[in-house]
Amino acid sequence: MASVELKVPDIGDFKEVEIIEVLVKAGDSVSVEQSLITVESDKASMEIPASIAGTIVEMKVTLGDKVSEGSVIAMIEAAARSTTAEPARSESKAVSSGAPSSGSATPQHPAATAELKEGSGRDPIAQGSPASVPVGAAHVSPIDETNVVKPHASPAVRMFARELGVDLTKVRGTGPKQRITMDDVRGYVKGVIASTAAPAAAGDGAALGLIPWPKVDFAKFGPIDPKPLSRIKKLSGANLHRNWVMIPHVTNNDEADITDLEAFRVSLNKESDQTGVKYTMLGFLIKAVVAALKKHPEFNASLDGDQLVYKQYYHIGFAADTPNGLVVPVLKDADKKGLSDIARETSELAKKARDGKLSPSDMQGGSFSISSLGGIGGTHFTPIINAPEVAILGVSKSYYKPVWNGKEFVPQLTLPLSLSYDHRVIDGAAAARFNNVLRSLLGDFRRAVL
Ligand code: CAO
Repeated sequence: MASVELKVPDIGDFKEVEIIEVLVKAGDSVSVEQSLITVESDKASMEIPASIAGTIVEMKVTLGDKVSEGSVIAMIEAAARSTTAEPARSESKAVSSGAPSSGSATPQHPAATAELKEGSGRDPIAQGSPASVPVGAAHVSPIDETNVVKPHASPAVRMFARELGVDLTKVRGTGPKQRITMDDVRGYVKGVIASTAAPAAAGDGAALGLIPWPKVDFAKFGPIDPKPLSRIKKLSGANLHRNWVMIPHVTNNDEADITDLEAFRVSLNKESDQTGVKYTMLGFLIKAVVAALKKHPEFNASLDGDQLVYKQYYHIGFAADTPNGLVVPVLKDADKKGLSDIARETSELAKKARDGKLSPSDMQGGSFSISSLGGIGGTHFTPIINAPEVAILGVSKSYYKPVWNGKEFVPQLTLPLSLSYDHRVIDGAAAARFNNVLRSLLGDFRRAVL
């Protein structure tokens, strides 16, 4: 059976338009009105369907080609009892079934015209010959590009989205010129399902309108050893993810002179050798933070809708590194406790954390958190706020730096501070002032009693 040409019909103002999707390939069986390609002009896109049923023998176009009326799309071997598209009817049918009621980005159009290939010798189709398909302007509706609005998606994708109840304005297109593909719609739906079923698992980015998380077969590049995340990592990961995404974080970095404080701490520890109490830098930090919170109560607050809930208690959480992951035990009523009690209680809570014995109440009720990496290392970092708190103080490893005192350089033991704050609640100036208070207290701890 001889093949015939499927040509681009009269498509109104669409001239030299780019093919952005090729929907069939050689060997495919196509039915009448099945879309063959999608073309796109500056303002709109449209699919061009087949006018006859049959088998595609050869594609004459590829992605990115420019086509106009008369361009040959493909060679088709017509099915024995092929029928041709009846243009007027096919258009109205397409509008009622496939196209959105208004604002379609993809106008409907007549089917690709089929013609005998030049020199093919004989008419292959006795009934419904393509030659009988009206060709030309007579059956072409003008394309109303004024009604065209983004997002870009083909009618098939729009229909698919409508069936699933997907609002295409929320789907990020990954096709050429941000065109939305079937896979984008599928990815969006998967993301929504995953985020509803398990917020922690919404890591593929689709729920945020992001492109999906890359799927890589790491084994292709070398040996691998996959291990499941610990329960704590899964829980803390979900919380950290939500907090990072939902809170507009800003981190204010500063440094405190703790030369005298560290000397004081060391001397206290020497004195307390008999009692066994170990004064820790964390204990002094908690004391200093409570004093700063009293001066800046918005740091000891939580957002609740349009309200800021100021807490009149000072329950200070501190991040504890454990073999199974990060946990945040909470030292209750830190304002009512002396340094030795704070040191003892935080050590007990840290031990419980490492032993996996913290109770839920040990981790509840925090009003501000501290994350100290001082015993480990680093200069500055960006701690993630522990919602619904509005700020967290990160502390890095102290180091000596030379500081000019007006006459000479003297060694100064310097403690790096990283204060992350929720910018919806706290202004940058307030954060700088909060750090000023901390610097002043840590620089001269006598101020803590004022
Ligand atoms: N600079 C320099 N040295 C410091 C320091 C600092 N800022 N803070 C503590 N150190 C020293 C201590 O003096 C101690 O030294 P000695 O043994 O010679 O006395 C040593 O580091 C160990 O201290 P530590 O960190 O074990 O004890 P701590 O009371 O200071 O902290 C705790 C307890 C629970 C905060 C800590 O063990 C911990 O888990 N830190 C990790 C927190 C974390 O993972 N944060 C990241 C979370 S993501 O934001």
